[in-house]
Amino acid sequence: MNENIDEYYMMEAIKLAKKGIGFTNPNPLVGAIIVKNGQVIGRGYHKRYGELHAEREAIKNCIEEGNKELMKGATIYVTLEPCCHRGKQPPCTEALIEAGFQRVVIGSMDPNPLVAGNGVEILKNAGIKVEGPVANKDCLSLNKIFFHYITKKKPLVTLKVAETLDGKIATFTGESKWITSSKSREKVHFDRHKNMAILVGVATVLKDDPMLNVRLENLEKVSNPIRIVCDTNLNTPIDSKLVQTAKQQETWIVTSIKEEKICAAFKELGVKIINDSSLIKVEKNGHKTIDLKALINYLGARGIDSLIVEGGGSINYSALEEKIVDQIQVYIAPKIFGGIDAKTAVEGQGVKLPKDAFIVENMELERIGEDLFIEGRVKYP
Ligand code: AOF
Ligand code: ZN
Repeated sequence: MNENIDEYYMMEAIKLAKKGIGFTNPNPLVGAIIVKNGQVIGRGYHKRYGELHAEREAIKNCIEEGNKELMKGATIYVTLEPCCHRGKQPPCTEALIEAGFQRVVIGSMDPNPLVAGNGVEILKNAGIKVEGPVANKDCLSLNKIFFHYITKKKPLVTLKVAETLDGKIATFTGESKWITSSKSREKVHFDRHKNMAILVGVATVLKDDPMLNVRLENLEKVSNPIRIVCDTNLNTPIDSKLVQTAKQQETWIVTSIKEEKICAAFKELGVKIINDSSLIKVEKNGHKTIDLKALINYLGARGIDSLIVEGGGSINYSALEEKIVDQIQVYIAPKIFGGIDAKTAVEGQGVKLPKDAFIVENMELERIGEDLFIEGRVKYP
């Protein structure tokens, strides 16, 4: 019975944590609930990067509700192990000890090397009963991005594809609006809100002139991803939507072009030009390309914890070939386009033999409206 109660409150704390989606990156999503004698007396979640942690938000809420004294001997449910280091915020362990909790129930451990079990240890040493992990699977999936980033220092890279049943991402005339249903597109936009950055190749900019922003009606505030264009020769048109809106939504162009005169026009419009030589690969024939592996490390070092690769076929193949893709998300619409010239999701050279294929593991399948949605992790040969 007790276990079910703990699980119930942890699931409630997860719901609270999810309110922070899009705003806490590269920090985790965390929710906390304070319970005394079967009554919830305080709740909180981590609202925004750098601001109060969930535990202190819940304590603050508890005090504001006039329940300060009740905290003594209460239980606090936290989806992530409380921190014990001084970062942008003071250690949560100190706040929990000071408030006088009798019991702390956690949903997942914090792999952040600055915490990693030390939070639990400090609480236990202070005589607090620490229990859990409770609802661990849900707490782990809540922070898939954070757990990846904090251990690897690289963004979690998702390759996202919307295609027909016969694997086409456009008709032979190049039309692609729209393949999937509005319900699927809603999820795509929510994922853009959740992820810190979105990557396309210049071919997609030239062909589609996309906005790559978040268009969601049911959210009050959204967090638009940083738009990153791989554009070796700086062919992005100055009058493209990405460039023209760069002051409203961050736009980075990764290029080999260094001439200040050419770059200046983009910079004036708010575009960040990244022309670091370490991000350029020169092939045997002298052909220059963006080194995606180096780019991923570059982004990780700059606090980017999550990246969606959103086409086209050429960059999608390069991303797989350079082994930067961690997971793949495919939306399949119940339609068939046909056409030998109609584009497919992954182009490039392709693998030589079936045994050389990129393998997708732990595939999960979901139905979104009429479409199928598949998510899985990419395993490399
Ligand atoms: C959060 N929110 O609710 C919890 C976090 O720089 P700081 O002080 O904000 O510390 C960030 C680290 O604190 C983060 O990487 C994680 O290990 C831990 N817990 N962080 O942003 C929270 N509980
Ligand atoms: Zn904390």
